[in-house]
Amino acid sequence: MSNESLANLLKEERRFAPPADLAAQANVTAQAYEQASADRLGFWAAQARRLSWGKEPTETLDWSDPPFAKWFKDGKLNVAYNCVDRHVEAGNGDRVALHFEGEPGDTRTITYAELQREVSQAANALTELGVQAGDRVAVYLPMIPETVVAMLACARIGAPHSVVFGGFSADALATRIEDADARVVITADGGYRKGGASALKPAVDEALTRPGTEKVRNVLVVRRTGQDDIAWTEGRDVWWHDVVGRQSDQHTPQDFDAEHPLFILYTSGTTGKPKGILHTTGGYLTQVAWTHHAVFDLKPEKDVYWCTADVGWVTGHSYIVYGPLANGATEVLYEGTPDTPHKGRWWEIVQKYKVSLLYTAPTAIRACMKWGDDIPAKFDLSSLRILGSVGEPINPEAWIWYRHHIGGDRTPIVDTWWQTETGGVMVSPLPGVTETKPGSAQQALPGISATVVDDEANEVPDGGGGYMVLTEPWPSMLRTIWGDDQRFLDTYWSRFEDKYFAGDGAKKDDDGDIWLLGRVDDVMLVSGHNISTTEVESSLVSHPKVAEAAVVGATDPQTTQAICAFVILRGSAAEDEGLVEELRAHVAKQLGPIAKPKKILPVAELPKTRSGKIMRRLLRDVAENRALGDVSTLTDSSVMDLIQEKLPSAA
Ligand code: 6R9
Repeated sequence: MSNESLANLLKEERRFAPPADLAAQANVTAQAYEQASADRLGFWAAQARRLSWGKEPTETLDWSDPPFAKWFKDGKLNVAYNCVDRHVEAGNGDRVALHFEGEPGDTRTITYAELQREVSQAANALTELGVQAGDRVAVYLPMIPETVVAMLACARIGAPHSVVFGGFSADALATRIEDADARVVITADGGYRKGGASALKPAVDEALTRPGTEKVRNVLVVRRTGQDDIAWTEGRDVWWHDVVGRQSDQHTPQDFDAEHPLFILYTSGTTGKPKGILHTTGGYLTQVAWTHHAVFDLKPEKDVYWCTADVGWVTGHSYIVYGPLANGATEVLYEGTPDTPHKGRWWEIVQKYKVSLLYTAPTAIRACMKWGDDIPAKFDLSSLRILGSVGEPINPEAWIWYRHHIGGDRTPIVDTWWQTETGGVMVSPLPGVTETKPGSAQQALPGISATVVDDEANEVPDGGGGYMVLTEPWPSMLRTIWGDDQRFLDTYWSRFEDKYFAGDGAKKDDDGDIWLLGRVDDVMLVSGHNISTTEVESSLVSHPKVAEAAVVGATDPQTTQAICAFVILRGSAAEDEGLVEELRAHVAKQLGPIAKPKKILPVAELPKTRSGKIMRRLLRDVAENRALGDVSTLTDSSVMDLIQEKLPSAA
């Protein structure tokens, strides 16, 4: 960004009050903001008591060596005990923990009592394989119950896991195994995606031929797809059903220090090697449990919760595994893609399990907008009571679509801003409290200090734009980048003194509510104005013919950068002659002539990461006629070929 603050172009006037009945029974009321602002540490100390501690902490935060935080440091607890055993001991062993739905339609129902037995067996198996507290375990699995069991088993014995997306290549897996120095890899023969079996084990075999992975002693393989041509390295590879299956289903959990490492999760960023974000035990579990309780208003005995994220994304860690299970939730776990075998698959699942709380990403919502309103209309979605969004700014029009077509105009939408690094939700409406605004994450949660600052680190006034920062430590904050404290300091703590730099652009509206405006790296500089990609994209998506848009700034001799837009049209919209002009005029009218895109290219797909984020840097490469940069974290690299094929027509 240049020195000028971020322009504030989009005005959104729609408002939605929380439903009265929800507000009357909400888990968290407006009082929580008052309590937390009067005594922030006292507030978190109280939330820590939601957990069962082997030894209760007496100190809440040690911030004597900032930014290396220690939360609840003299406390001891076991994460798996908190997520599983204590619910069984409380008499809820028969409650369903997981409703698993495989892509081919196979299902499994797993109660808390069953989960306890499976996690115990898996913990015993890892111990038999020589895994000790502190050893790292790589997890490279599809979305199946064993993935949850494997993560909890690692947590139970104090072995930090490093989950790698099942869609990542052998190279990406090898880099992560090497960086974390993992000793065991847990994988499967394969999983089901897009209507077929997709192999995983070959990528592990290939990764383990790379230098730096020699210390991996065992590969523990779940049989999911049953392909019989699977390669096997005797002595190294063992079947899950053999080794886990023969163990005792009794296992006594041991308590670990609150600051014992729980997991490493790699984020790719745009440059350099992936960063191993380190999370620890007590503070992390406190914040994910409390935020899940507060933001989703979970009533564990009644609700059915479903987070559609992949477990290889932080959203899966915090809001499929640790938060919901710590709260004793009943949840859906779905293996496959939303359009297999038909584009109504998700809504069929909501209807089947009577899902009441749904957490998904804007990318999925926009895909559904593209597929057409008639698809969700075929299903009974009346069980839904709260809808969540995470991963990117949600365009106001996608928000409205989500509320109307999925939420039947009843459900509050919680737009949750957070990061792998923050561990848990930081900025979000509270469903029983906040009057929501489409497209805004609104307020820092109770106990969280977030704001927007300018280049000189001054808080911007209401109506101003700048950088998203966090001004006080929070329980689930990253503790460091694995093996690289200096990079931790440089990346997050050096841009502004004493503040955590999130790398996102943001603005405050006239009420002081926060609007996220995309990654700072993506902000465009057009004739001396900093313009956010998010606002131009949201304007395009508000046109009835557009389902999704990605905007980039391409070098331009006249204006420094020129706005280039890639758009996906809604199902019924045709790519006729006047379309591009119509869209340019629409943006100019809504946001002003400065934001009018120079070029607009209708495309069939956009390049995305596995967590659904648009990879704008690849589109910038296209717009500037350069060779494409690193595509290894792209879900589907053929998307770029399709876009490039269309290029001549854009010139
Ligand atoms: C949880 C997660 C973090 C980045 C973050 C921001 C974007 C996530 C958002 C959002 C606007 C939201 N982001 N949620 N932007 N509104 N509700 O996504 O973690 O994969 O590490 O990504 O995602 O840019 O900085 P992660």
